[in-house]
Amino acid sequence: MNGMKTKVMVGIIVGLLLLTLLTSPVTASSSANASDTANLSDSAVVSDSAAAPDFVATSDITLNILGNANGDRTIDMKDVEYTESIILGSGSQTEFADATGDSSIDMLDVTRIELINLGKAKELTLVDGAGRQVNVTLPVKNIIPTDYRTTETLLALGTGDMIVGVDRAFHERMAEFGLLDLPEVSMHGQSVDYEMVLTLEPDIVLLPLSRAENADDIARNLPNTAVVVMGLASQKSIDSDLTTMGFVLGKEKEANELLSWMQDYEELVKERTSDLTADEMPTFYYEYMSGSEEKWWVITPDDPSAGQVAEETGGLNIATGLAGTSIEVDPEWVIEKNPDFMFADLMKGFDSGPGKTEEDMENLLTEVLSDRPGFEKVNAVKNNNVYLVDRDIIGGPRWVIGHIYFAKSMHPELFEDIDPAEIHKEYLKKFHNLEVAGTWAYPLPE
Ligand SMILES: [Ca+2]
Ligand SMILES: [Ca+2]
Repeated sequence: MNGMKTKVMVGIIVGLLLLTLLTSPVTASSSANASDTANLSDSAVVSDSAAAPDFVATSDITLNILGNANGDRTIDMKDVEYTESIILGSGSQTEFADATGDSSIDMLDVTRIELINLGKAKELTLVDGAGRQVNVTLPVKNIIPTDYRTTETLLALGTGDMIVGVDRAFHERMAEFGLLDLPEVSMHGQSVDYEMVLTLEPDIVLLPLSRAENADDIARNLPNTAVVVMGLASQKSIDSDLTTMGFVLGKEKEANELLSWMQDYEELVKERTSDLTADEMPTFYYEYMSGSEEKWWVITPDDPSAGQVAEETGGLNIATGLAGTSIEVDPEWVIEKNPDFMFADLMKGFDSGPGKTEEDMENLLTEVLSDRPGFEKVNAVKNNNVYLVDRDIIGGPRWVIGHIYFAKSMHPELFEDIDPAEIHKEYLKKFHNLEVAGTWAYPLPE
């Protein structure tokens, strides 16, 4: 290669690096949006080069690990080829091409990618849900998820023997999944018991997206531990973060299985509702009750978890266009909007789900609708189109069950052959080998 060409190439690479730095999310100012921006990484790999070989990132699922040069769902020989093309000048710089993280694309990156592909790499660098680069020593043996929905998702990958600690909420709210003898090291990623975590010697501690801003602080207190923020609980981020964790934990096959299970049902809803015109879509109001407060909040489509679960289910959220992810509701506003359907998200988690019968849920529905003057005039109430949804089928991999439930409630004629309760049983059996009696949604649409 002559000097001139090298200079031009170096110039191009430096330019692209600067561009990447300017356009990529470096810090997470808002925890709710942290994963969204991180997952928009494919926008950083737009290439003008016609010669870019074999560059396919058609899906929006990305493995967020350095060395995934072509931005798809895994690290393999295609990434070696792509990185070589960057070095030769025909391929454009991409977000994860710099496998060694030294701001230069060269043969060291190719070697590193080859080692990762052969399963011989001693460490990986992942980009977490807060946009932080975190080194992980391989192979990973012990992990601590500090948020119960993250724990559920990881259990679905068959990592039960890797988990050495959980959060208190996992024992309180998800006892059906076991791990009852494991120590509690946190509460939903808050007030982490550093001393106990260090005693358990985990390779990785996982924090939920809500703790993105505290991740660096927590990491400082946990030397020799990879502290990563992962959006494994939220519809918006679960696909890429699941792909990334599956790779890191040596559970790629299991992660892909869970992903296709989710995608098949997501696709089914899309296929059956995509021909609906706006006129054929009822309006809906989606609410949840916050913590110990006895106040209802409306969930907007901007909520990366619940709000997204309700989107593209053949209805129109009356909170569309409102600023924020959830807003305290003035009952008058709901009455005026007069939604055709009403969904109540039982976020408190103890009134529905495992062990609850349809009768329990019927009583709960009466309670939810009591003491709401004026609601008797709302279409949803008048026509008995008020539905209860347990948060467990909204967060984590079970979000597709909630998604189907929304769609079937509003369009029973399109989903006659689909029973969300059966799909729930299928999930528990297939991914957790569990049979759990309970009622997670009520009423079941006919
Ligand atoms: Ca790749
Ligand atoms: Ca490098």
